Amino acid sequence: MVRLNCPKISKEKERKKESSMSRPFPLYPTSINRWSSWAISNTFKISYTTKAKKAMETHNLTVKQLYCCLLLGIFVIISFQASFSEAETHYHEFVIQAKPVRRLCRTHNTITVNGLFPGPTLEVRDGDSLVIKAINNARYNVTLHWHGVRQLRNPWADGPDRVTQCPIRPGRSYTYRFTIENQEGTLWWHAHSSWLRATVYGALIIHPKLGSPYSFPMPRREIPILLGEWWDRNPMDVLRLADFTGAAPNVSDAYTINGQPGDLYRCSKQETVRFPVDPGETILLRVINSGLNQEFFFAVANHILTVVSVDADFTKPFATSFIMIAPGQTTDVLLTADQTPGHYYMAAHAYNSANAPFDNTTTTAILEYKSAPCNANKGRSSTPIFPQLPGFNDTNSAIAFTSSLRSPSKVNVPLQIDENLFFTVGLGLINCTNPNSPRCQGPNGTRFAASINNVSFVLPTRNSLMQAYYQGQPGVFTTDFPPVPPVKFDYTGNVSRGLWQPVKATKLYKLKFGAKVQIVFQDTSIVTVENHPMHLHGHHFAVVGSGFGNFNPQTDPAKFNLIDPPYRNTIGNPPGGWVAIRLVADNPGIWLLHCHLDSHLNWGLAMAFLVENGVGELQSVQPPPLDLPQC
Ligand SMILES: [Cu+2]
Repeated sequence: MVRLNCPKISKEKERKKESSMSRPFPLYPTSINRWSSWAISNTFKISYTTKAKKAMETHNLTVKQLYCCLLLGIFVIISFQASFSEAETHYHEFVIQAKPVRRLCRTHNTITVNGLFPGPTLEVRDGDSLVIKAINNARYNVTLHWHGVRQLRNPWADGPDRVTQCPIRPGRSYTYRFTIENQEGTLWWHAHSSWLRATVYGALIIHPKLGSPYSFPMPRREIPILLGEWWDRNPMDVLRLADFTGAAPNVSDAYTINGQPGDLYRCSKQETVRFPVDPGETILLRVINSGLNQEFFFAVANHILTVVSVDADFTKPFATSFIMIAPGQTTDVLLTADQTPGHYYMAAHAYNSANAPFDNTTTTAILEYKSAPCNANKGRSSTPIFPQLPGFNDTNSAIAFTSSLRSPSKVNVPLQIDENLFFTVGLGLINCTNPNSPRCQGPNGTRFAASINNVSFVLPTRNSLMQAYYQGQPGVFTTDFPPVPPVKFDYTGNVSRGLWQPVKATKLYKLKFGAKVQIVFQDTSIVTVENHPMHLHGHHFAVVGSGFGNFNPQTDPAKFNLIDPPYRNTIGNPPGGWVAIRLVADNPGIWLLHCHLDSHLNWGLAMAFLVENGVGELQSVQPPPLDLPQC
């Protein structure tokens, strides 16, 4: 094909663009060399797969041993082919370290993994295991969380600080070991300590087992799209200031796509991410909201998106002109480059559901047809076409998108419920004895808080919850988390001031192994109504219903979708409304449930489930690894 690229784009830049895209995961590696070069290029020479390691060893054989080599060669070929059906173990080293990163005209000493921002993409198959040595060379405590990975019987690898582990101290390391079991699609990983995940995050892509199909025609080209938030200062200082004043933390200064703000921000245009496409080709966008505190609308100008998967669970394909994605969620969409060859913006801006300040800027990247014509204008490419995004507070569009999601076919939703939980989720205010104190700069001399069923979750300091539980250490938590709010009130109406102040505590809720659980998340109008993206660790769940106003236990369950509801790991309630989920508590251990807006998590919008062991080893928590950090 004749390429009409603009003369200003040099060969060097072309290469850079190509390398910014994910190369196709080898479905059937044709040679050992290809496999090992894939492993090395994708893991920055410090990680390797067991197969690549085997391959490198075989390269050391000498000619003298020709006969031996022949036999061995045959053996290697046979074992290599046999291993097609085998799972692999992927070894990685994640060095958490500060690295100068320049954005918005200023350089910040940014906490990264291996000096990369965003961090490295992990690419595995269902059934594979990961061994990731996290080395903390930063000046903060850190933990890593593999968002959405079920971690069956293995809470030790889950990562939330003081929940399943004590933090990795500066200078120390911890090796996360886990296996992907019956999951495929897009997940991601991020720091789960303080606000480090603002810059410590990356994609985790799970392909089906070799020989297993995708539920949709899988395109050759796939691109992870990590939506993020950038502060023009150290995010840890933003949090520290908010913790001191009790006021809301500053909103971000920019949004980013794969770490770059894009054309609409100062000092950013040169680095805007560009995705070249061949006219007519279909690509898979793996969209991840790795933003700290903001739901996004995302769209690509003139292009229809076909949703095929959310949170690593396939969906019934449906076409849409935009998606709404909350922090913690992932959405896989197919895009066919069927428009006039040209340049098209992909863009994301806030879906702001609260009555609160927010970052109203817009991040962009460019979908660039390889055959796009150039303007005669000094060799510059034509100005990209801009997409139509729903308005910042367009809740109707947000809800219409989320409620269009369905599982591909009938699913096994629990029909008989053992645990019927009703959780109010929302903000609160802590009254101060001295409202003029510099520590009480929230509304009317208060401090912000947030809660579930009026309990504002406090992380333990002496030990992690899971370690305390496993060791039988008393006094770290109690198991009396209330299944319903302590007081019934008109949750989304005009709430009396006497109900605005939550109680701080470390309360867990016990579940028997295998319990069938329903949770209704009911938003409150305390301070403001808002979409709270609730994320449950160690499980995925069916989203069976949602609505505005107060949940009605008499009439609303009749409207539940118990046939083909979507499965997710993170779901938000409509602002001033409720959302209902169902799950089976089939994973023993302690699992955090929390709002994935980190400002709300910090204020206590969290609780944890203690799923008890069942019968025998296969229903019990594994012993902890020897290198598990101690508090
Ligand atoms: Cu929230």
